Amino acid sequence: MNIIEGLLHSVPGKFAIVAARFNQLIVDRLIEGAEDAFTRHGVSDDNLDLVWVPGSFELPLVAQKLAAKAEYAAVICLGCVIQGETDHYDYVCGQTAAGIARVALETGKPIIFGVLTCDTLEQAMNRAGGKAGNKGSDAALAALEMVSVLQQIQ
Ligand code: INI
Repeated sequence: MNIIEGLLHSVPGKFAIVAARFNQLIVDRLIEGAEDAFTRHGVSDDNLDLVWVPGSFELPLVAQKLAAKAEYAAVICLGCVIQGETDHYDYVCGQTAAGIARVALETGKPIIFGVLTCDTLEQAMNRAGGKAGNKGSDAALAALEMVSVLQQIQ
């Protein structure tokens, strides 16, 4: 059997990080995790661009604009949605996830879903560098892996 799997190494081109300011205390930690994972895998800081948007709901549109630029190999979307008293949470989570998936399929580039969807702030902290790792780092590794897989099958 021929097995194709992604390597986690630096590739030509740049990576874009789109980050939502909502719950910025948490999102800052996700960005740190992503930057750390990228640089430890050979991506130079010059090849990382960061774009801020107001909230997670705005991530897909900016990801779409960035993915349309040839210079970017992949886009990672970072945000944090915490369950509140209202059903706003469901709308923001659902539309953000659907929008990111749609942009990936429309552009053919890896658009990584690095959005925390949590019940509590404590849960979010655990996933942003606390005891459950750092989902920003995971998002950066997913971007590298996907770029490598796509290079091999295209
Ligand atoms: N945006 C988030 O990124 N996280 C949240 O927890 C959140 N909550 O709870 O409302 C949130 N809302 C803002 C939303 O993403 C948009 O920015 C806003 O609705 C304007 O379109």
